[in-house]
Amino acid sequence: MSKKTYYISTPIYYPSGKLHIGHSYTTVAADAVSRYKRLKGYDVMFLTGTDEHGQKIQRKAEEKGITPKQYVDEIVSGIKDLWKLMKITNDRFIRTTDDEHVKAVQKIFKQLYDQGDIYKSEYEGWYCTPCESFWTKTQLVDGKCPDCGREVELTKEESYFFKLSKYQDRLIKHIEENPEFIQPVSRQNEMLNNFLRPGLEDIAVSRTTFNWGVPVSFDDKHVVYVWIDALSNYITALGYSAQDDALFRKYWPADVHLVGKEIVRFHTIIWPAMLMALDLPLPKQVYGHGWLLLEGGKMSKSKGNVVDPQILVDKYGLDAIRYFLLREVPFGSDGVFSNEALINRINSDLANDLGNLVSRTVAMIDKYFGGSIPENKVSGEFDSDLISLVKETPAKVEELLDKLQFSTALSEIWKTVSRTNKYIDETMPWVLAKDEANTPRLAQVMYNLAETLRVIAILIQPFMPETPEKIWNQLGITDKSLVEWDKAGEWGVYPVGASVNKGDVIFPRIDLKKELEE
Ligand code: ME8
Repeated sequence: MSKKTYYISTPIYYPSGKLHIGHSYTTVAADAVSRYKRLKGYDVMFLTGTDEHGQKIQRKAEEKGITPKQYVDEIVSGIKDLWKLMKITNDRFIRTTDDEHVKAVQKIFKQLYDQGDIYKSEYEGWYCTPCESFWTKTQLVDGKCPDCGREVELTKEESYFFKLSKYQDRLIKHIEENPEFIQPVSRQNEMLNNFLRPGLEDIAVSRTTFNWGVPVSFDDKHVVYVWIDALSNYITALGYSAQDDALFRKYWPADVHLVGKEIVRFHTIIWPAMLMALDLPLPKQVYGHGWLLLEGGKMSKSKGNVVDPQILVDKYGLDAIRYFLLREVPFGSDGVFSNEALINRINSDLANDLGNLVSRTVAMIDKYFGGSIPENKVSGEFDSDLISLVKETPAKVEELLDKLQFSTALSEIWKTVSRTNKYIDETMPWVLAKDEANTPRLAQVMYNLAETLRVIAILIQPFMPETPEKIWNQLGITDKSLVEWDKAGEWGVYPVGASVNKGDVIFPRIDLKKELEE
């Protein structure tokens, strides 16, 4: 039987400059889901990429005196390095300058034109260059761009239009009948009340004032305006309309498009309307997560550096950064990113709670039993409480991950970490060790600790690519079948005779005061 498929995407980012921690946020989240689904046995397609056309990039390239393609090539290569550094497991990377994408966009545009969903007219509107968005007068806020608050220019030009208004009723119906389509639910109401119910206008989908874009195949004065070009990536990346469209047939419709909340509108109105016009199924879900905001002022002298994901990873380690991004803020909400919050999380959850638990467990097994837990064990007080918590955690984590609730999924795992640390205080191994008659009990306590850590390391795999292996190594687990995802729900798997290896501290403590002074 063929495996169940799962298709997840991030937005394709503008390679107009270096990416920052906000872009890493979406990508790390998509990566965690992809890893989780693969561990669950799904055949996953995880897509990310870059949105390379438009006036802004053309202008940046001109400023540097190079061609737009040269400009984006350099930035895209840096983006690919960043994803490698962050151990992002995307299956494909689409660039809107890819030949196949360009051809597919031209075909889509032509088809929509031929069937009357795109028509030629004249556009007059206020254009925000940084956002590459046209606005009507009523949409402006204090005469400025409603998205970014910057100046807009009054522009008039011949343009092709997409008949968005035609799809309004079908869109409303789809959203009302499919409550999972837009998540979190607050964004669903926003789309319905602020955009769909007041009425949709047709949108301009070509430009003549710059040429860094996909040329309209039948009217080369025009280039395809950015959203038609960009949104199509989710199907062109799979070979839609190409000779070999096997991936498209296998993976479409997408299970989820992960996007920041500012582009939910494009993904839940323009994109589904385009798909309706193309007579294609709609993605099952668009999830609009919140923003990472920066605390003004006193973060550090080198504020620019603080939000550079590469610098953070080099400084604090990949797993610590990934953990922080997914743990600190509930996925749908906004949250403030600060160095202090990051360091506090690393110190409390990773160094103190998990890191210590691993070091103490391994050190005690080493000290009391020469590295290997004996077979003769005796159960006792406190065991059942710990064991039942460990046994019920995997199902909870799965349920939360299925809903993209990363932060609560991690907090469930960390409840087990805390409970296990408490178990050490309750059972007091150092007291048991004083009397040889207690050796079988001490062996059981050590076993329960090792077994719990085996499970915890399985469960953190989607979030942290490096730490699980380190934990299993220290516990002396070499047989990978013992740490398969489904083995998290089984108790008593830690192998008799395994020999622990005292290793490096997995999460060193960071001196908060010193770091913030730097
Ligand atoms: O919008 N907090 O590209 P973009 C959280 N090319 N997420 C953030 C963030 C922050 N502070 N800053 C950026 C585009 N992001 C279009 C997309 S898709 C067909 C075309 C993330 O480079 C978040 O996912 O401006 C947001 O939606 C995306 O980066 C915007 O990236």
